[in-house]
Order: sequence, then structure tokens, then C-alpha cells
Amino acid sequence: MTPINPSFRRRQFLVGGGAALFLAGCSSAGSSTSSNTSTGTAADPAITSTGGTTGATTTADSVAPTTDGFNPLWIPPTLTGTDLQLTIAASTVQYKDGAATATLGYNGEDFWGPTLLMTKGSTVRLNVTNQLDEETTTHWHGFHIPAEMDGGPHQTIAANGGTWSPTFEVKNNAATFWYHPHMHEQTWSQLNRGAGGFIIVQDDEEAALALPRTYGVDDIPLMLTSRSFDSDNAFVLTEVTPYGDEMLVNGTLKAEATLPAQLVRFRILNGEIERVYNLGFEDGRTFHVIGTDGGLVNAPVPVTRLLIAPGERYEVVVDLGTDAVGSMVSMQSFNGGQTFGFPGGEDAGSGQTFGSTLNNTTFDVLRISVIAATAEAITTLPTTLANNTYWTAADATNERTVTITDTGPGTPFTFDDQGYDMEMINQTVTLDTVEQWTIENGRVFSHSFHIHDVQFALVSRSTGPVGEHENGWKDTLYIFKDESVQFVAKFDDFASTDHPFMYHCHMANHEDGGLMGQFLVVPA
Ligand SMILES: [Cu+2]
Repeated sequence: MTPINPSFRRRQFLVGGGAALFLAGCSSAGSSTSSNTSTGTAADPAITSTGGTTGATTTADSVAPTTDGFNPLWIPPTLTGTDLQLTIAASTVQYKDGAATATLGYNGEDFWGPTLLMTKGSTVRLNVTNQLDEETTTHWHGFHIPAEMDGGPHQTIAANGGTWSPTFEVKNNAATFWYHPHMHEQTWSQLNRGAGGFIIVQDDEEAALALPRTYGVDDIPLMLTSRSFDSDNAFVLTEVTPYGDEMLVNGTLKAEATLPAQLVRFRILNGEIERVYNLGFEDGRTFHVIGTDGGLVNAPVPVTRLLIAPGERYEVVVDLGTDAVGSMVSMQSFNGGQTFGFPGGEDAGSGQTFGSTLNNTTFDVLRISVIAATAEAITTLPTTLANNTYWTAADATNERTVTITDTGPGTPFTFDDQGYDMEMINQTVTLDTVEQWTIENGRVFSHSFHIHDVQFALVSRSTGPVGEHENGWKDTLYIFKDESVQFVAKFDDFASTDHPFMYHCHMANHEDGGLMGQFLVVPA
């Protein structure tokens, strides 16, 4: 078997190296229209990407294929501007010999979609066109926006050409967000086929810092997931196979990134259905967390391992400055020997119930091949990154508890014994209230709790101290089996008596199974 990278097909279109403009809205399934342009200089204060034409996509993917079975990491092209067209369509990827694998992508990509670049304070309009023969939605994960613009299960986009056009001010801090389907009971299916994309928000505070910021060169988005393939090369999706047997990074099988010998920033998204990653490097090197879901942390946090649950993002910086040009180092996930209830800790072995060859073991996530440093390399991390003041328990003027429940082995997980019902409002919050939410998980398994609308401060874990690296704005948290956690958030700006926000487990199989509730933020 020769796994083929999605970008391999794209590369065949790279004639003459010219920057081919992608015509927004004119995508067709399976076409490969990404251009291959070099990136700009690292001196730009804003994130660097070429082809800054409004509505245009560019890509920094210009890495030569490798010869020993690894595939060059695909870097999604960027899409900039304030009036953006996103079109989701069916496609295929030739991952294996034989039949192509059916996939979904946005704007002509075969799997995943362009990276949207947005600036804090700007007002954006998105036109999302659905070329699928099924309904979908597009959720702007982590964004603080009105509920009717949020892209949850109520904002469906009609099949076969429907368009939804939300508009909102970008109020979030500079950070890494993502967009993905949030279709009622179809999130797993649509995510599994590859629908999603990154959003990078930029702001003046982040831009003033000497951080790696050249997209695709020293600033690399990494969407981590895995898939299993059936005998016809289709992605497997059954109730007992939420874990894939093969690692995909940005949709690339057995990915290798060619990176310069300097500080490199990774914007890591766990895009899995269920697996949690316990990330590190094969040589045990220390790396630094610089950002959580909703923004920069106040100071870099050194780590050697980093747990990241589905839906979570961490921005990290790894120092390749002392790695020899031509050397290799692998990012790995150290998922062996975890305690019972760790998602992906079940016994390895494809075909077993909930099994996967990547379960309960250490496996390669991304191979890094080191090349010479760039001319304007960042070589030292700033000691101070931000000056956030986080909410504390003392700030909260209202409290509520949400409990993860089920009715016994084999039954779906629910919140408070109530499966998700589109017609039921589970919580009502008064606008401008600072609330403390306690999430109780006494059940058999760990989960990934995500709440829309707000960025919260994680204030306590019953199992021990909140990790230093978690001390930042977050919208998603990993909750262990038999744990309760508390977070504090202010529910400001957007009230509605009609349009709810969601809170749910970001393990898409659990979400689709009913582990989701909805809340209204009502006027005071
Ligand atoms: Cu869950």
C-alpha cells in the first residue's frame, strides 16, 4: 500500500509556480485549485501569508515528496478578507491503492478547508454554501457571537445549494479557532469525512510580540485525527469504531513536516472523534505552551507532555534551533498505560470493540525533518505574552451544576438524565452574569466538555490542581472519569429569548448520541 497525501494531487496542478487565484464560490468536487506560492517575510507584524487579495486563498505548501513512505504535511491555504465564501462539497482522496476515499472539503479542498484569517475588531460576513445532498451547519468554534450566527444545530443550511450568511464582529483575542459542521445527529458523520477548517484571529497585542508567525514556515496549523479504512478504502464509521487505526495530520497520512532549525509554533487542534492525545517528542524535549483555546497565556509554560482532548486547541512553541539540518524528530502521542477511562486507552488491536492499533500505545503523530533556519528566525521566546486577569470563583454571582449521566452500560451519555432535545431549553442565564459552572462526571468514561458563546477560566479540578498550561481562556476542557471541574465565565453581549447556545461533549459520537444541552442568555 502506498498512502497518498491529499496534497499530492494538488501538486500536479502546480505548473509554472504562479499564484493561481482561487475563485470563491466556483469550486467543484474533487478539483484541486490551491496555488503554490512562497510566503512573505517574517518582518510583517501580522501573520505572514502571500496573496493578501480579499477572498483569495494561498498556500505555503511547497515541500517535496519524501521517498521513504512519509507524505509532506499539507498546509491549508489561507482565506483572508471580510466577505468570505465557504462552499462545502463532496470530494475524494486517493489515500490507498484502489478505490478513492469519499471525503468532504470546503472551497475545493479534498479534505478539510482553507484557514480563515480574521482580525479582532473587524466585522466579517460569511457566505456558506452547501453543495452536499444532505443538510449541514457551520459552527465557529470558540467565537463570542450572537447565537443565531453561531452555526449550531438550529442554523441548518439546505442541501444542494443552500446558502447561509451570518455576519458578526470578531471580538475574540488572537488565537486558533476552527469551523466545523454541528448538524443534529450528523456531526460525527460529517466530521469523519473531513469537514472542518482553522480560523486564526490576529490582534495588535499578539502581533507586537516576537513570535513565530510565518504561516506554513514557522507557524504551522496541526489538525490531529485518525481514521480506519474498510476493504473498499472508505472511512469506517460504526458505533464501536470512533478511533482510527491510522494517524492523519491536516488530512495527511503518515505526515512529515519540513521545518527550519529555529523556534517553530504549532497551532494544535484535536480534531478527533474521541481520542485524547498525550503529546510530546520522542526525545523528551521540553516545549512551551503559549496559548490555550481563547488566546495567549500570560507567560510560556514549559511542558514535556500535553493532554489535548477533542475540540481543544493549544498553541505551542518547540525549539528546533539545536537540531542538525537533515535530522529528524517525531512528535508522538504517549497514550500507553493510561488509567481506565482514558479515551484511546482501550486495548489496542483493530477490530476489537472500541479497539484501534493506536490505542494504549505510543505512536508517531508527525515526523519533523529539519532544514536550515530562515533569515529572520525567531530564536528566543518572550518571557511575557499577555496580561490576562481571569475570573475566579469569588467573581461568580450565580452557580449551576451539570451532571454527566447515563442509564447503564451501552446506553448513551446524557446531561442530567436528559438527552439532547432541540425543543428543550436546559439552562437559562441572565445577560452579564458571571457564573460558575460545575461539571460532574461520575460515570465510566472521560469526556471533552465544550460550551459555546464564552471563553471561561478553569478554576478547579477535583482530581488535583488545574494544570499551569490550562491557566488561560478556554472553551473546551478535558474532564476525567470520576472528576468534577468548575469554570467561571461572564455571559455578556448577546441575549436572545429565541436562539440558544449549545454545551456538549466534543466527542462527536457522544454529542450525536445526546450528550448536549442548550442554554438561553436572556436580557436582564
Ligand atoms: Cu463524551
